[in-house]
Amino acid sequence: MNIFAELHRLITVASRIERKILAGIFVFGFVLIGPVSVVAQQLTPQPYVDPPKLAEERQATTVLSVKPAGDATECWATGTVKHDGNLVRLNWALELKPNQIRNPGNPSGYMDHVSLRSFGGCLTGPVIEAKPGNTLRIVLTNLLDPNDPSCASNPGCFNTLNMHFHGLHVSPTGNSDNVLINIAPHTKYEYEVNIPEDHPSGTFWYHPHRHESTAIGVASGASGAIIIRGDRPYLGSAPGDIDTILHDASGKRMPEHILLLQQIPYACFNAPGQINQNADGTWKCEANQTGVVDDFDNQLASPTVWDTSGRFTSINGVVQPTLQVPAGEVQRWRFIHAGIHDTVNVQIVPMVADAPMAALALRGIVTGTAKEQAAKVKQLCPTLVPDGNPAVLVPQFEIAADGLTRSAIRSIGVSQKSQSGGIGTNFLQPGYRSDVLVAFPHAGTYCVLNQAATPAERASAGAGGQGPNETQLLATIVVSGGNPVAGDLETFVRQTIYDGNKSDAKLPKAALDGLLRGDLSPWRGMPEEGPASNSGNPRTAKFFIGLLDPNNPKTFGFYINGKQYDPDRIDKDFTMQVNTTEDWILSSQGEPHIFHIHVNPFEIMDVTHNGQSIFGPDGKCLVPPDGVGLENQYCNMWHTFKDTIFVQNDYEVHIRTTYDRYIGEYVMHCHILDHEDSGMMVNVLIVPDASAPGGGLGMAGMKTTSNGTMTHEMHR
Ligand SMILES: [Cu+2]
Repeated sequence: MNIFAELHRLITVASRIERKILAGIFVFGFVLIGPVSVVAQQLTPQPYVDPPKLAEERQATTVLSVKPAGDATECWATGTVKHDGNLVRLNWALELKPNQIRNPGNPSGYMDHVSLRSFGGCLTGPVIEAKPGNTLRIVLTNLLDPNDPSCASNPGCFNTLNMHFHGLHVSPTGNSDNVLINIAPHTKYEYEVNIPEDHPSGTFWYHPHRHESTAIGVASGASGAIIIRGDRPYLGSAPGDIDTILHDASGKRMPEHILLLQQIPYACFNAPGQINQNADGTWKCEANQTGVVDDFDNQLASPTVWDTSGRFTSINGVVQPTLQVPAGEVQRWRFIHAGIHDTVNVQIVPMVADAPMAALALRGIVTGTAKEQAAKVKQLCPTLVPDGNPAVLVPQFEIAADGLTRSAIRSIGVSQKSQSGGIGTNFLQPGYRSDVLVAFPHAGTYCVLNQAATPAERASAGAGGQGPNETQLLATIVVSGGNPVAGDLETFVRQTIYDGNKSDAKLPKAALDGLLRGDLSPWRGMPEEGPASNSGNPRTAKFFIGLLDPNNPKTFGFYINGKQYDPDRIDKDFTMQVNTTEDWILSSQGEPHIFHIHVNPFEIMDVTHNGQSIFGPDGKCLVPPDGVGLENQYCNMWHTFKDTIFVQNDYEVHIRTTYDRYIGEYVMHCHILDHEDSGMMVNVLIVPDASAPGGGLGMAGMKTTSNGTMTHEMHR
């Protein structure tokens, strides 16, 4: 009986503590449940899996296979995709489907049953891959239940959703990236999203964005990656696509992985509003219970609820997956933070092979509730060595932020200490993307961690279950085979890209040589912004939760510039003229928020702290590390393009943006999505000519109040 032998072997090699746990599982599994095989299977590592795929239309009409327990078989989503010339046609549905999520804290099976909303019925949505110049034609059917009791509450109507194409520079109106429409249950809607030919290549994502149901939808797992893959080479003038240089000397594409991070706060309810809990306060689902994401107040809306829940961040739907990687192979990892309100702060460290409990962990199995795991992770994946110095990190080499290729490779954690003295780390806030190159120097097991940070640097200053200072394990990397790297990894990664391109006769020599210095400017995703037309009088976005009038409890709200979201209001503050460039200053009062604006990315010109720039004249970061030794998260952002930015208390973020090409109405909001649903959003309007009659795109005699793009009364 192989299963028995395997369990016996595990028990023999495991540490004393784990022996007890395993023996308990064995007895429980054998005597009470019967089939030991289920439990044994669940004690195997959960392999990393790619996000689900849609069947090509010509192969099948509808395919759905939900992951069976303990088996990380890739999930095939309901729906189809067809690539037909410049057209990418998708036909799929928003559905509520039964599924299973691994829960290392549930010893009676390690899998929790859930029933969640998603695009296509898997735990995460299928990847949409397209090229610049393509059209996405997406037929979306909302199969959620029309009988929706949440419509009685505010926020509510959680089964009414829509689609947002986060980060894409596409039209915000009509049936394109229009978040101001509701797709009610049992409604079919056809999107047509024209990706312009000059669109940057990169990592973007989609998620529902109907005001009041955005957070519930995204928290349920209704999100997925959008990969825009470009093939424009850099020939000496126009910028090229980074995709054209990430290959080996034979032209074979560098191995890639999408890491869509989701934080699904599913809960099992014993009675309305009463979440089933473990003794340590973390959330619990019995074998006969099904986890859901339905209760805005108890599952989403508290800043500490994710910590309290003890739920685990999943990667493409798998909790703590194990990825096999050969030594010395440079890979591109596309991180997408698709959680709704908690910070993920990625560090990679070697696992300590002789730590207690390492026998299973080295293979990718770490059991226990989030609270129980905290102590294990400290021993297995220490980020400080005994003398108090930082552990040797596996560096990350960031090539793109929010999908847009950087002007130079950002080395994270190369020598542990950054130029500002802090430990290099990759802060991912909800909505962020980070494309990094990684290479593992030699065989062994490595921990991908969500490193702790101080409360001020986190979107939610959690003080609950795990607390702000507990490091969590996101994934295990098992490195074997390949070719060990002897020298430093920064030189190795740069040289690897250089070697892949050195025989390309069309690549200008200066650009090729620049790769050895980490220079990516020939492939930068966005050109430097020109001068702003409103310099000296920037627009502002001030985020605040609280009482507008300290003496009037009725004035509590989620405010931007002192106003809550009103779908029927467009302010002069946020009415801008197309094809102009402007400065904005972003700030938060009381607690941090996350600025996101649709359609056009922005360039970060400066970040000030208590009125002082954190940058020297050359962009050198002057701000000291935080209270736990981490590099300040703004240090790498000087003149970086992004579409989503954390706005920390006592900091001001100075951005510049061009309202390029698209006319119409869309939104700017806090990307802590329960804040957005609670009112922290505004409509913005891009008009052809803000001072008509005028030249350019304006129509003689036209007024902005009657320009035909308006559907609302102007309030000035
Ligand atoms: Cu917020």
